[in-house]
Amino acid sequence: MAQVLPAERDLRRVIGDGDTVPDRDVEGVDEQGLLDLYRSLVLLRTYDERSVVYHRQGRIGTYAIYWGHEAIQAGACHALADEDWIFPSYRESAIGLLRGMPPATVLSWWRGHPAGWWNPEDYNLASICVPIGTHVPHAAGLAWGKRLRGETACALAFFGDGATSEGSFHEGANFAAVMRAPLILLCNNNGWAISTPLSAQTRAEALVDKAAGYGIPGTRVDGNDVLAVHEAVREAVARARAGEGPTFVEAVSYRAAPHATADDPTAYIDPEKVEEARANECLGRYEGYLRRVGLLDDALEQEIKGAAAEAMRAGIAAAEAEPPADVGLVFEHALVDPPPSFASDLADLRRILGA
Ligand SMILES: Cc1ncc(C[n+]2csc(CCOP(=O)(O)OP(=O)(O)O)c2C)c(N)n1
Ligand SMILES: [Mg+2]
Repeated sequence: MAQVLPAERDLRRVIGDGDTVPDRDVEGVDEQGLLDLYRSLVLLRTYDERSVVYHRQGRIGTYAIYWGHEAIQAGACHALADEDWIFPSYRESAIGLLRGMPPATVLSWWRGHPAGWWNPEDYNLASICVPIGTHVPHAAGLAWGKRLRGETACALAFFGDGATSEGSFHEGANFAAVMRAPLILLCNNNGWAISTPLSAQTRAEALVDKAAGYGIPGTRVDGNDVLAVHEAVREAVARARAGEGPTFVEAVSYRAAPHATADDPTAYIDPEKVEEARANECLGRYEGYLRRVGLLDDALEQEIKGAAAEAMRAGIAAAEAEPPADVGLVFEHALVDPPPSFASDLADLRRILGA
């Protein structure tokens, strides 16, 4: 009988504080890899900050801010090979940028334009999942399929702390464990599910403890430390490829921004906690690390940030240049055998909109 060991509960860290806590060595990432991670963090941060501005300007719709969670996204994504599949939630809406997706595509998604949808096989990236946790069984199924076909690829599902209370999370995790599916279950524990705090979500001391219930290994990392996330996910990927099944990774962070642009967290979050989280945010910490190891200076930082800002300027221009979608799309893909009322409803809509 397999013995289930307790999950690794101490927060794993690589990046120190530049003072009393030293940086730890991380194996298997060369200088180029360290800078590639930085470019990805900057691109994600720039996308996020510009999106909040675009929302305020009325150029995109409601937007789920991920400010401060870039280390979880980039650290994990860089641990995967291109053949591996990513299943994002709305919190990782821009993860496709790290797989070469144009910013205009993601911006179009938030504009509700069909140009914002892609063929998942083009990027090995599933659709952005808005229902909480429903993509976890999809990811488990895809991973199991890869195993059945004898392929080496694995899948990674991103989800939040709130998702661990959902049935589909349990079903997906258990199924993957039983079938030894090559899956990484990556929980961004940011402490909140909109206004519901973690303390109202679970009686578990740490979310990573849930791993034992599925008989799989679990590890808990500092979600503001891109190198710690990267290291933990790399290990999980190695297990998956070796046929050892899924791993649960709890990345501990804190939601330092509103849940989405439609939320007012001052009604429920202690502003001091938010300030603390903002002071400990992942991009600044990584910049400190890169400067300490001599890989980053002002000129390079400006060059990388300038390129990301330019990519966003071009992205919003391209998204706004998309011709408006035909309103018929609202009905076209809803049902195989549409009822007759669809035709008259669409005719009414065309008349009202003059489209
Ligand atoms: C099945 C389902 N129930 C409820 C919602 C409404 N909802 C949207 S976001 C959210 C909170 C999710 O919190 P968490 O899983 O911690 O992810 P986070 O937003 O913190 O990234 C809820 C309940 C939903 N989208 N789907
Ligand atoms: Mg959460």
